[in-house]
Order: sequence, then C-alpha cells, then structure tokens
Amino acid sequence: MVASALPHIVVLALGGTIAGSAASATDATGYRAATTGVDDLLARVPDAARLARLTGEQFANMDSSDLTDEVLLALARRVSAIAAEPGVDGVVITHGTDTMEESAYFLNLVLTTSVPVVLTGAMRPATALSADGPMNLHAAVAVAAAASSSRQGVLVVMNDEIHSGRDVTKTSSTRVGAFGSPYGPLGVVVAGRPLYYRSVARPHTTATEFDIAAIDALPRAGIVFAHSGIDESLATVIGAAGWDIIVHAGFGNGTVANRVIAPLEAARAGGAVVVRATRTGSGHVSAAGASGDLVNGWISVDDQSPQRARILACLALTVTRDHDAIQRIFDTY
Ligand code: DAS
Repeated sequence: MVASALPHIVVLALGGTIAGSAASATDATGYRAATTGVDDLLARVPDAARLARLTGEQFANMDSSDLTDEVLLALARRVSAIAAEPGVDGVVITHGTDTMEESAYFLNLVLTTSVPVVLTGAMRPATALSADGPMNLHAAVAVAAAASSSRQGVLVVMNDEIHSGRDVTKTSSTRVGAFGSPYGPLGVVVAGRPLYYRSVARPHTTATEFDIAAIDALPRAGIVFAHSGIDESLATVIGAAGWDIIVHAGFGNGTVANRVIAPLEAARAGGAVVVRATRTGSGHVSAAGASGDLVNGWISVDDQSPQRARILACLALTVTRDHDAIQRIFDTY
C-alpha cells in the first residue's frame, strides 16, 4: 500500500517497562523503567511502518506506578486533542503495566471520540531476551489502524489479546500473559490482523456522559483493603484524611467488618462518599449485601474492581454528589 494511503497513527509514549532496560538480557525483573524514548521504541518495530504512517510523541517517561491523577487528566486531554486532529486515524499509548488498567478505564469513560485508542506495554524490558514489547507495539498499531477497532471503546493490547479498557486488569506480577478480563478478551491479533469476537455492552467514549474538557480536577479518593483482623483505626485514619471518596475493598460480596462500619459512617457523615467493592477480583456486589448499603447510604459497585471503582467514583463526583445518581452511574458504566 502506498505510504500516503496508510492510516496515520500517533504513538504517545509514557515510559514503563516497554521502554525499560536491565543489565542482563535474562534479567526481566531487575530493570529500570522508562530509560528509552518513543523513537527507539518505533525503531525496534520497523514492520509497523507497513501498517501505518507513524508519528511518535514523548508525552512522559515514567514508571507508571508514579502516575498521578493530574498526569492522567493531562494525558486524557492530550489524547482527546490528537484524536480530534484531521488526518489522525488512531492513537497508540505505550504505558507502564502497573497502572495501565486505570488509565485505560479512565480514557474509556472520558474520550468522546470514535477514533481507536489503544494502550500497550510490556512485562519484560526492551533489553530482555524475547522482549514482549516490540510485538505488543506492532499488534497495538495493527489494532489502532483497523476500521474494525472503531467504536470498540478504549482498548488494551497485550500478548496478542485485545481487551476492553472497561474490563482489563493486570493479574500477575511477572508473567508475560499478565493481562486478562473477567469476561475474556474482545478479540485477538493474529499475524498483525485484529480479529474481534465480541463488543462491550456498557457505554463508553462517544456514549459517555463525562467529557474531559469539562473536568478541571478529580476529587481525592483512596481504597481501604479489607483483611482478616482489620482494625477500625484504619477506617478512622482514612476518614480523618479528608478524602472525598473512600472505596472499601471488602470480603466476598463486598462485606464490611462490623467494627469498620462506624468509622466509615463517620467519614460519610463528614461528607465522604463510601463505595463498597470486593477484594475477590471479580463479580457483582449486591446493594443489599450483608453490610446493608440501603441502610448506610453507601454506593455498591456493579462489577468494578476497587481500583476502577475509585476512578468511576471520581468521575461521578465531577457531575453529581447525589447518592442515587452516583449509584446509577455505577449500574450504567
Ligand atoms: N515498571 C512498571 C510500570 O511502569 C511495570 C511495567 O511497566 O511493566 O508500570
């Protein structure tokens, strides 16, 4: 295909392991993230130039564990602006894997574009034997360049799988196949070709009620992780921190230890929104669960993980503080 006829894909680099390096090719864990730039990443995948006309942009160069909500907002604004540029057919974001799921989930909810936006990264540094980054980047470009990827929402491509930004999560500390979704991938990439088998049922991107242009800052929010023997002082400390939102990653069906309910209720009385999630890693959380949200006025997640619940609650509070309106948002997205 003549180069000018190829789709134009902008590759936005943020650092992470895909841009990382280690002293030895067989050391895939003792590496430094974000040691090389977008031009080097693209130079390692020359075949991608057969899929698309590529433009690289170094947005940041960081370990994604250091990502802040401010950087996430700036990223969303930048991607929104790029996607709106005439002649841009898709965006690939190379991102650290540690917080990739939160970035993908956030972008899926605030980017009002039908242009494909695809995040990818690597579990092994660029210097590693059988580094996974180049093939992930090639696959991500193929997905971003495909018309079939439009209106699928924000996507994550890792290890030949195409995941929805709504569902994907990192499930392993080191495995190359670390990314998965509770309902499975949307499709796969085979020899540089995206093959889709399903789409997401919940609204996203062009159907979202959130618009990044209308969001100046996100509320302060954090997560309390329930554990056997949890001490009520944890909830008391959290409540005293003045967070706008407290997500409680509870036992099983979102259950809260009785001794923790009172300090969380005190935080709610102080103005915090309390969200009941589950630490189990998947599943729907019933509103009238053992902890009786209907009595406490807490929000219960649908199936959002604690880290996604934090993102969604932050977005909800940019449009409402009404309990029923926030619960509707959790039941919708
Ligand atoms: N270095 C971590 C990060 O930047 C892990 C990774 O990229 O894989 O998220």
